[in-house]
This record gives sequence, C-alpha cells and structure tokens, in this order.
Amino acid sequence: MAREATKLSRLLLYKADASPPSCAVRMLGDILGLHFDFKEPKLLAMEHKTSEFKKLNPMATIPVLQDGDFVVSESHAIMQYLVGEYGGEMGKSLYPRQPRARALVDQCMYFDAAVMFHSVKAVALPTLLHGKKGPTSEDTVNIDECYAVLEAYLERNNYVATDQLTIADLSLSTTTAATQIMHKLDNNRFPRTTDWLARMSEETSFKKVAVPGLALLKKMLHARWERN
Ligand SMILES: N[C@@H](CCC(=O)N[C@@H](CS)C(=O)NCC(=O)O)C(=O)O
Repeated sequence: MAREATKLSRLLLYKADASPPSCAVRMLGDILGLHFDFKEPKLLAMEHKTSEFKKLNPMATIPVLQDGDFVVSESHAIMQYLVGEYGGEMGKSLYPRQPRARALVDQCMYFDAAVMFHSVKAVALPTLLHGKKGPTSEDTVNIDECYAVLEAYLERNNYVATDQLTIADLSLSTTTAATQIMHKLDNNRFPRTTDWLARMSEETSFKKVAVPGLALLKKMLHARWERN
C-alpha cells in the first residue's frame, strides 16, 4: 500500500533548479502532492564531487533522493521509487503495473537516461565547465536523431509510452525542453513531437517546475556562449 510521504517520512531531494532530471522528479512530486526538502549542491563549485556527496551517490550526479535512511540516485529510479512508495491510485497510470505497459514506459525511461539526456549533457557540461562555444553540427545531428525516435514513439501513442501521461513523459519532456535551447525542433519534420511538447507545456507541474528551471538553464548557457 502506498504511504503518505508527508506524514511518515521526510523526503530530502538534492537538486539544481536548472537540471532537467531534477525537474522531472519535482514535477512528479508536484503531481503526487509530495513535500520535498531541498539541498542544492553547487555543481560549478564541484560540490557534487566531494567524498561526502559521493557517499550518497558514487556517480556524483544530481538528483539524489533521501527518504529517511534510504538513499537513491538516478532520476528515473527515484521516480519509479516515489510512484511505488507514494503513488497511490495515480501511480497506476503514471507507472502502469501491467508488464507490457510498464515495459514500454521503461523503454522510454532508458532512452532518456542512456541516449537523449546525453545529447543535452554533451553540450551543457562542456559549456559550463570547459569553455565550449555552442552546439556543434555533430551535437545537432545527435539531437535530431533523438527527435526522430520521439516522433516514432508518438506515431504509436498520444504520449511517449502509452496513450496516457506516464513518468516517461516527465523525463523526456524536461530533456526535450532542454534540447530546445541547443537545437529547436523542426515542426515540419517532427509534428507529433512538437504537438506533444506543446501539450506537456500546458501541464501545471511543467509550468511550475520546468518552465522556470529551463529558463535558468537557457540564461546560463547563453551567457557562457557569449563569453566563451
Ligand atoms: N541519468 C542521470 C543524469 C544525472 C546528471 O547527469 N545530472 C547532472 C545535472 S543535470 C549532473 O549532476 N551533472 C554533474 C556531472 O555530471 O558532473 C539522471 O537522470 O539522474
């Protein structure tokens, strides 16, 4: 049975406002009505590389969730945990239990974790840390390949994994909103992805969390591109 986070435990999320995977976790929290306390390691000051932080997450990335004495990193695993533990009735559609539907959600989550978010990180991290001057033509080709995968998924369903909104939409919409900063979707080539992103942008949780977070990421990246 799903627990109520606010009564039984304290959820502490290590995040950054401009981090797409942190935004996805926070959007889920907003949908489920969870209360998080936040800690914000300063990535540019390498606070996530300290031995103290690596005890929480040896991969030295955010987001990380601490729920009492339980710690989990990787936004996708965090979201799967939160739905299982606190999702209640809503969890049944956000992360379906039927093996086939769940496998399709997982397929999209792994695509985000292993492929699409990398196309964001390949531009953002070297821009912020190593003077990269902007997306290269190779970066834009990689991003277009990701849009083509999304377009193919959306040919089959209204949302990326099924006909209903799932946690895969939360992950992939924050990642796709971040790729817009680097290489915009071509509406003619990717009409379904354009329509899906417009629908996701109307979600309350997206407006509350992803819109300000991604605006901050855009500001940070453009400031660096002008300076680098
Ligand atoms: N697949 C991971 C990606 C996490 C990730 O790379 N987060 C970025 C911030 S958006 C980070 O911590 N970057 C610091 C680094 O890689 O050094 C997830 O979904 O949690």
